[in-house]
Amino acid sequence: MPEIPAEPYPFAFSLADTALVIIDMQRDFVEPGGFGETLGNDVEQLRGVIPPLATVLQTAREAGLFVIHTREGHLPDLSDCPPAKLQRGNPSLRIGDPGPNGRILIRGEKGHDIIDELTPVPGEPVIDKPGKGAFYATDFGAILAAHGISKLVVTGVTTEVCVHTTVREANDRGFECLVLSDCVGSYFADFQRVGLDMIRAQGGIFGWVAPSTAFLSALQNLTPSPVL
Ligand code: C5J
Repeated sequence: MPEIPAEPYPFAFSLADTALVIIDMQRDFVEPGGFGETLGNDVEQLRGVIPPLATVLQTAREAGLFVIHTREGHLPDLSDCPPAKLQRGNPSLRIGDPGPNGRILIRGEKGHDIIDELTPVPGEPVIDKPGKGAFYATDFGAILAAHGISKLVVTGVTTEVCVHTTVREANDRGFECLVLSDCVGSYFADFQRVGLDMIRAQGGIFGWVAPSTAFLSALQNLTPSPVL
């Protein structure tokens, strides 16, 4: 089985059992005027993730790896948004308020959608999730099961929130997770560093961490299985 050099030790994977997961690469998090910025964050902190992630996505598609995207957001009537989430903090705009890219974090709005650089193609499921974790109140787990997936290569934003929550949920469900260090991003440099440390610490308590170059090299050495 091919291996990716990773910390705390090599990550073994195959095309058949592994999915590339791209978490919440939405305008609302990485472009001005969205949810991330209304919370007081500098979206430029996340934009460095886009070029390496676009390369990973393209290479994964060429290799025939299963790709799945997620989006955090809510129904237009906010019936799936807990009041605690809606009312927390002191943002300049709340979830559901009109912003420059439509209503903040609402499904169907421009700001809620995935950025142009990473637009999903047909065959790549897009999971709409009301929470931080991809498994909560979605069919993410059922789709992975239907495709025989047991290993996740995790990318997207933000490292310490939706990436961490999804990796933790995945661990409790028996998945092995490799997080690509330059393809996940945080608004906070300290959270990025510590968030990655927390995954690979204690012998890989939540999983493995590697740079995207290690994953790309491993993928490029594989050839897709013939379709029977
Ligand atoms: C946040 C996310 N940070 N996708 N969402 O609220 O990480």
